[in-house]
Amino acid sequence: MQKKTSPKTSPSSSKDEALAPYRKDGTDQPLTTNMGLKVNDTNNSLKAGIRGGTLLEDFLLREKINHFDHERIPERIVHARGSAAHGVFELYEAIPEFTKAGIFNDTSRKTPVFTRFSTVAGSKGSTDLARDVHGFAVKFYTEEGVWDLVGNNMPIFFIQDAMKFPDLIHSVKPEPDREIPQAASAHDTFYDFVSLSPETLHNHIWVMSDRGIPRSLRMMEGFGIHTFRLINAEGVAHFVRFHWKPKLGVRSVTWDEAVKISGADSDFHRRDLWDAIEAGQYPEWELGLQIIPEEDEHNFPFDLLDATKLIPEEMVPVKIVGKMTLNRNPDNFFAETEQVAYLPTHMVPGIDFSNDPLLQGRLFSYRDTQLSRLGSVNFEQLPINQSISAVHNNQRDGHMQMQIPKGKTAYFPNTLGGGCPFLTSIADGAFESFTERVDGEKIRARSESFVDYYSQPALFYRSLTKWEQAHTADAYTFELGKVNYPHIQLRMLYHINQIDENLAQKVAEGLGLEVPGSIDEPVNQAIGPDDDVEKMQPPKKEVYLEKSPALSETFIKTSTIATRQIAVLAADGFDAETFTAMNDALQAENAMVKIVAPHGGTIRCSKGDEHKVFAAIMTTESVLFDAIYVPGGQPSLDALLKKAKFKKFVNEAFMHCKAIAVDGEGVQLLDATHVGDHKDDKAVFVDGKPKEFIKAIAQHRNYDRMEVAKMIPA
Ligand code: HDE
Repeated sequence: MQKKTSPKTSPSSSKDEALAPYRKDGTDQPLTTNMGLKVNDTNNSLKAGIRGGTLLEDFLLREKINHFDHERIPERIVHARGSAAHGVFELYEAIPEFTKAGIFNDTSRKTPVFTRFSTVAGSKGSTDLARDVHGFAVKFYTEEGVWDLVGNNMPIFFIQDAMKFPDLIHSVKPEPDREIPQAASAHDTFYDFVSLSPETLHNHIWVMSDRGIPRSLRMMEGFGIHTFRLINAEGVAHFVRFHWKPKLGVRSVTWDEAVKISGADSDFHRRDLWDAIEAGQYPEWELGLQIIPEEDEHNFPFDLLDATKLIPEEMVPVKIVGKMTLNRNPDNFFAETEQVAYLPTHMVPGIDFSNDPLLQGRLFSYRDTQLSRLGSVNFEQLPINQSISAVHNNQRDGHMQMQIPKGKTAYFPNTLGGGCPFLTSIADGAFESFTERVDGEKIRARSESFVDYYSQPALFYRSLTKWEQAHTADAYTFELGKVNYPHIQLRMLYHINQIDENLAQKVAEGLGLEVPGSIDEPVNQAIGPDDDVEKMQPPKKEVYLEKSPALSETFIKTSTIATRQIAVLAADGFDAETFTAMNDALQAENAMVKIVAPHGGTIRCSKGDEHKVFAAIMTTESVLFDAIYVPGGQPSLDALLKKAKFKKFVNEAFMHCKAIAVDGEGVQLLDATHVGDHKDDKAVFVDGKPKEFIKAIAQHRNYDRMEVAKMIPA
């Protein structure tokens, strides 16, 4: 058999180019059937007489309706609701000492990516604003093959072993008898499960915090969660955890806003991502690595293989190595966002798995699930899923085979095909699994090193700011308030009390219950009937780090207001001069300035110029904006004061601790609202003050106002 070597071909570096032959554009083209037959009528079926029955012969009707009948595919079993965009990953500095992966060694590469964000529990059409974990899945089309980093916006997961995943998901999905509630965890079955599975408590407290309700998909962190391995050219491995740090910082909405946005614009996140990219405001995330030498594996007060534990950044710093920019919206939602298939097994040389038992289970699930979702083993041939590096093997046939493999041989080894496709040596770039020494008894059990359920939720809670803590307590109270069984509420209170006594006290007050000192049921269902129950009971929390500032949303500092939505409340006759000054200042910072007026169409300023109205007050809501500006001009104010919804708009923004600025007569609107009594608030600006206003918007909210805001009935 002839020995071949790897050709030094340079695969297309652009996924965009690779997708080009698949794009279809009907502009200036005749309408045809699927067979290219030109059509002169697509409105009427073929009938026996003008008022007669439709003929079976009508193949045009049958082709059109038959295709329509089968347009839908099953939605993802989890992460069904999602939005995605194309982009590029660029490396800042090569790290050959840690990995031989091409993507981490060549700073001249612009690796194409396709990134999909999602919520977990809801259906495809559910609201973006559900309180939930958010998926953060990145497909890197690298020159060595596709690498998928399929992560979430929280650094830990609910469970430790893949075996529990169906139970977790069945408990959070709508209850099976009544299919209620949609895209919500606040119900009996979820809390029955969570309260019996204390390993879930860490991820759960993250969901209860503001991280569960992001302001924008562009303002979330991302995490690979599991410990992976990086392997260098010498075969030396380091453990690694992957982090995505958003340039726009981490920002959230309040729960009251989330509830209202769900009604006002349930596509809020999808629209926000799309609009930002269309406006050329490309979201960026830096990729960071927490790298741990193999020999340090056991030097932590938790197990690196336990996906319910994060590695505090104060223990292992995050090394920033590159940047992802999302710069192009998909051409077609179904073909790209819906059909994209992320698999943690899409791996490249230089990166490898660890024995994390959650990750190990995922290695099976993702390929398997594509069969029911996309319907064929050939799903990797779909344009969005194709690798940009050449694909040749002996896999053949199957539903919807799109390729025409040439030649006589579809087996290996062969001589009739010249030994092709041929094997590549490791030195020439073939994938090699890390040669880990494995020695142990076959056992179905959980490692004792995984049995610590309270230390990290407690660390998380301690690390939050006062306002983050308050929101978290409110979220627990809301969610548990929706639970109809007191024994489940009490079990939850018992666990929350182990995390933080003050938190438990607040939640108990809200529920009208007492925090229980003990509970009767076993609270560690990670164990089976044959396990040592005593040994595996959750121990008390440990404090190995007082606080981890990186866990608070305030950790990533940013001063930008780019893409922030500013509502300008105005009507005919608004003052041109002050408006122009404020508008120019906001536009210079790339904020999105939008006029909200008593009616749609246009309004005229004091100079007589026409200005386009973004939305009539009746068609929009305060919760869709980040800040409010009211220019002066008596005729404008007279009109605004006649419509009560403008007052509601301002009251709500104040209640949500947002920045508000007014000029001249604009103050009359403040005086007609609850803000009138709080004009000394540090994020309320009478007489414009564009610079200060911009600073306050960049701060996102003025939470010093929280206690006052609570009293506003908006
Ligand atoms: Fe997933 N997960 N998952 N998951 N997951 C899926 O695969 C699964 C887990 C994550 O935008 C499914 O193609 C199991 C952790 C994201 O298309 C499915 C287990 C993390 C997405 C599946 C987990 C994730 C999925 C459904 C426990 C964060 C959406 C559709 C062992 C690290 C990707 C699909 C997209 C999707 C299974 C746990 C993230 C059923 C069995 C941990 C972001 O295969």
